[in-house]
Amino acid sequence: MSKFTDSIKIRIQSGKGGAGAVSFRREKYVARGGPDGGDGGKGGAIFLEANPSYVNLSHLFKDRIYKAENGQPGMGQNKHGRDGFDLIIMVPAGTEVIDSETGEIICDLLEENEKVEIAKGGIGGKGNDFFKTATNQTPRFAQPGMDGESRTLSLNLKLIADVGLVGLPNSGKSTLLSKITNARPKIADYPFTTLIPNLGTVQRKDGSFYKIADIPGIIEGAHKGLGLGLSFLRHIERVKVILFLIEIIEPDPLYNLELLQNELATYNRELVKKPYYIILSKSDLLSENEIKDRIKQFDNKNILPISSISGYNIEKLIDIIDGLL
Ligand SMILES: Nc1nc2c(ncn2[C@@H]2O[C@H](COP(=O)(O)OP(=O)(O)OP(=O)(O)O)[C@@H](O)[C@H]2O)c(=O)[nH]1
Ligand SMILES: [Mg+2]
Repeated sequence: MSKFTDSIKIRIQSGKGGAGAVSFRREKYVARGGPDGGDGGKGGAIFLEANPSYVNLSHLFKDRIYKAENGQPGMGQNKHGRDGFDLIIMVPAGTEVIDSETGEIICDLLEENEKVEIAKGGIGGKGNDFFKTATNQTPRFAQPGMDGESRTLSLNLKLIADVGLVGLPNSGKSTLLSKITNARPKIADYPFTTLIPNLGTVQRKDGSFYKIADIPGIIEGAHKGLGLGLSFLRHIERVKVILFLIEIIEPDPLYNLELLQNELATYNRELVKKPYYIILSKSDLLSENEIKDRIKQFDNKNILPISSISGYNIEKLIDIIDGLL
């Protein structure tokens, strides 16, 4: 399995400004030349940029200090030091950037190619030429460069999807994703087949599209760390609609729905305020009358039996999703 990182702490340090120079002109026949110390260059800044070639944060190294270059010092003959190069750290769109020390959300990179300056480079020091005055023609001092900024950042990727699939392990989430989107996730007849979130795209007839996120299965007690826990629920924090997938052959499908909603609520109450639809999966395993009986158990209009294997009600589901979005 390829490495998948959706949360990482890194440190950053922008470049220090270069020092201003103390220097005096040396010319033939000029006994005492005036000051000619140039200014130091500005330190490099640090940017974060949302880049479409990245799908997660696994290219970054935990706790590493990412540094931008320092500014070069000023030189004689009024030569200014070169500015330090900026450092651009690439992340996938959907990455939220938090200051680890204060907990403040610095920015949320939602758009592809969005670029945010996260630490300014230190200003370069003025050379001694800058300080000459009528009363002090030969200043023997210059400014040091200003320090860059150091910060510790928590980067949290929250996938950008419109629809989230939520269900117990083995309820058929990945199968549905592969049926209606271009994604080809792993599907198997055992729980916790999906270990990392999958994203799929649905193309509409008019050419527009939307994205569906398939996340690992949730079990009762997931909020206490059972199963794969709940941390991957971050990936449905941004969705507009949640589809709860419940196997139609479950002995107690209604309890199953409550269990899922409770787990979501303990993670983040906002998740259960989102519009949702109940999808009874694997309906090919029951007769039409049995299906009707199951639906009756829920006192809920937003419910649809489907089968990803036979294709039963799949077109209807797509229309429903469209309506909800
Ligand atoms: N009969 C029937 N079987 C299905 C249907 N959809 C999925 N399955 C089967 O159910 C099993 C689990 O499917 P997955 O799509 O891997 O389930 P999942 O919800 O993604 O499971 P996790 O990733 O473990 O949470 C597989 O053996 C599928 O072939 C369906 O509509 N009808
Ligand atoms: Mg799966």
